[in-house]
Amino acid sequence: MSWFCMLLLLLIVFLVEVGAECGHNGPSIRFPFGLKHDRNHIAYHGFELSCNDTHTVLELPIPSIKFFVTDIDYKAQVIKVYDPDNCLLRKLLKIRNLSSNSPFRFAQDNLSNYTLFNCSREGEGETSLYYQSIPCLSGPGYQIYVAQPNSAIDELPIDCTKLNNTSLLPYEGYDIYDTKYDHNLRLKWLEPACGHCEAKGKRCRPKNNTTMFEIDCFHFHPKGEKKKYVAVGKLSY
Ligand SMILES: *[C@@H]1O[C@H](CO)[C@@H](O)[C@H](O)[C@H]1NC(C)=O
Ligand SMILES: *[C@@H]1O[C@H](CO)[C@@H](O)[C@H](O)[C@H]1NC(C)=O
Ligand SMILES: *[C@@H]1O[C@H](CO)[C@@H](O)[C@H](O)[C@H]1NC(C)=O
Ligand SMILES: *[C@@H]1O[C@H](CO)[C@@H](O)[C@H](O)[C@H]1NC(C)=O
Ligand SMILES: *[C@@H]1O[C@H](CO)[C@@H](O)[C@H](O)[C@H]1NC(C)=O
Ligand SMILES: *[C@@H]1O[C@H](CO)[C@@H](O)[C@H](O)[C@H]1NC(C)=O
Ligand SMILES: *[C@@H]1O[C@H](CO)[C@@H](O)[C@H](O)[C@H]1NC(C)=O
Ligand SMILES: *[C@@H]1O[C@H](CO)[C@@H](O)[C@H](O)[C@H]1NC(C)=O
Ligand SMILES: CC(=O)N[C@H]1CO[C@H](CO)[C@@H](O)[C@@H]1O
Repeated sequence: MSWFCMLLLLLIVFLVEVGAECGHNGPSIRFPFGLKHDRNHIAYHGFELSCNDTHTVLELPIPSIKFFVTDIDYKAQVIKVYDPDNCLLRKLLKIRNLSSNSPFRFAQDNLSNYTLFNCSREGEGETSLYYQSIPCLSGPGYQIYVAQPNSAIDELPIDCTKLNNTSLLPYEGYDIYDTKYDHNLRLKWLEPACGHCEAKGKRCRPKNNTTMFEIDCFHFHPKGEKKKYVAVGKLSY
């Protein structure tokens, strides 16, 4: 094998194994995730990420909703996101059916029907076990509250009307949709199932780079020239 071929293969191995990231502290981006417009890090369908400055962006399609990614747990197959606009609930309300057009599900299995109420401005900022005001959904003269599943209107502070809107959202306790919990949205994916592979310290890649239906679990050697040569041997058969 010529030195040129050797170098080329080393470069390929390097790109496959190293993955990408947005900024120095961003989560490592590797299969099934990939970067839009980056042919070296091709994503599984629905797993395209992009960089906004140093932030890693996950975009859910139809309607387009953008989250910033804080962490990707490749073993648990969970991605942790938050809303850069600090109004997580507004984004969640737009998602009619997460599973119909995205590979992601709420990581939390216990979903509940949350209800929104539109209340007069008095009693502003009041919260209780049953309801939580959502300042980012409220406007001049009115305050939007999110109420616990099955809450009755008479549990709310004052003068409220129930909005014709219930949403199946992860049940995480009454105050989860306060903005200070915005870092808490966790989404999981089931396919491609690379978690078992990652748990063994290996890495996942598509068997066939045109279809990506099948995945291949391969040995991953994080550091060391010598070990990289082992990987080269594997790739070049
Ligand atoms: C980057 O994110 C910020 C904050 O959400 C947003 O205002 C801006 O438009 C984004 N830039 C691009 C190019 O998407
Ligand atoms: C959501 O979409 C999935 C896939 O299209 C479908 O199987 C499921 O029934 C839908 N759920 C609801 C509540 O519409
Ligand atoms: C699931 O959510 C309901 C509220 O809808 C709550 O009463 C119940 O305790 C939750 N279950 C678990 C296991 O968290
Ligand atoms: C949520 O509400 C919808 C429509 O009212 C109902 O069909 C569904 O069973 C409810 N789901 C839960 C978990 O309460
Ligand atoms: C809430 O009620 C106020 C006054 O009745 C109204 O102006 C406002 O549009 C309502 N907001 C929503 C989101 O329904
Ligand atoms: C509530 O929404 C449903 C469908 O989204 C609609 O069929 C129904 O007429 C609405 N009810 C009211 C009171 O607006
Ligand atoms: C990749 O998939 C395409 C389309 O299914 C098929 O034609 C091709 O033979 C596959 N290549 C390999 C190497 O399996
Ligand atoms: C992957 O794609 C490259 C370039 O498109 C092609 O040369 C190679 O044969 C493909 N490999 C497989 C396993 O399909
Ligand atoms: C009656 C009502 O408030 N409907 C709203 C339900 O939620 C969707 C998505 O946020 C809004 O577009 C509707 O206006």
